Amino acid sequence: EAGLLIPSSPSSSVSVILSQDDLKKIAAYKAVEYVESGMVLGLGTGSTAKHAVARIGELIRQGKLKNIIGIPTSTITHEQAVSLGIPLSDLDSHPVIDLAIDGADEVDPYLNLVKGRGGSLLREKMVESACKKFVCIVDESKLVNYLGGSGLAMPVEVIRFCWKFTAGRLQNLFEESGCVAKLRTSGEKGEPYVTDNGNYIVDLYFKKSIGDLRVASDAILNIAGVVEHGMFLDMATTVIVAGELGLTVKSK
Ligand code: ABF
Repeated sequence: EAGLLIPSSPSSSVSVILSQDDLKKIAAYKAVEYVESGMVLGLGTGSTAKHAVARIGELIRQGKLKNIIGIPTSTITHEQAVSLGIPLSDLDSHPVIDLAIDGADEVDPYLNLVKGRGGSLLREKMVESACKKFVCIVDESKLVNYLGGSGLAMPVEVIRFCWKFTAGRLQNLFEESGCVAKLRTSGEKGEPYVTDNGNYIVDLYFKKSIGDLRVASDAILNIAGVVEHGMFLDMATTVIVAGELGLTVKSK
């Protein structure tokens, strides 16, 4: 991860080298400042969110946060939270969440997100759509002019049954945007990646903008075989961006 040279404070002439992971941690710690005792918290997934979960665990251990209930967005976050002693529950028991903190893969100027390159988009979307507040935490490499604009994957979770057929329909849907749909694989043998929910992920790559995001979202969800997609439209209430020039907090 490339080092970034940033001022240690706005008035300081002394600079420190921060890695991308440092930036993720700075954004995560800032987000945890929004957490209050007694909250039901959505616990995100990924290398940025894991810093927030670790910080919440630390504050609970220090007695600075009390009566927290965490709702994990993946099995891996569930395991991390258990190891930190964070009390956990689920959406069935707590259908309203006070605050969720989670990362993203892309953030557009309107705070729409692409999520799911980490594979947990379905549970993340279930948890984050049940939140009063959703604070998204990213380093500045995640900022894009439009969703899909990074040239990296926009993930779609699909059922395994005839996934090639579903991938083909997805690719055809965005033919004008130069879409290529690829099954996500993992491991040395290139086995299909399987989500926490037992499904596959088809990653969509675009050469051009997909246009109206709501239209695109509805069209994807209208394909039988699609479970959910990784566009999180109008869901983040705040995005915290850690970058070369410090922290930026963008709110709706
Ligand atoms: C989760 O983790 C995902 O929705 C997103 O795919 C990913 C971001 O990962 P990282 O914080 O490791 O860049 O938030």
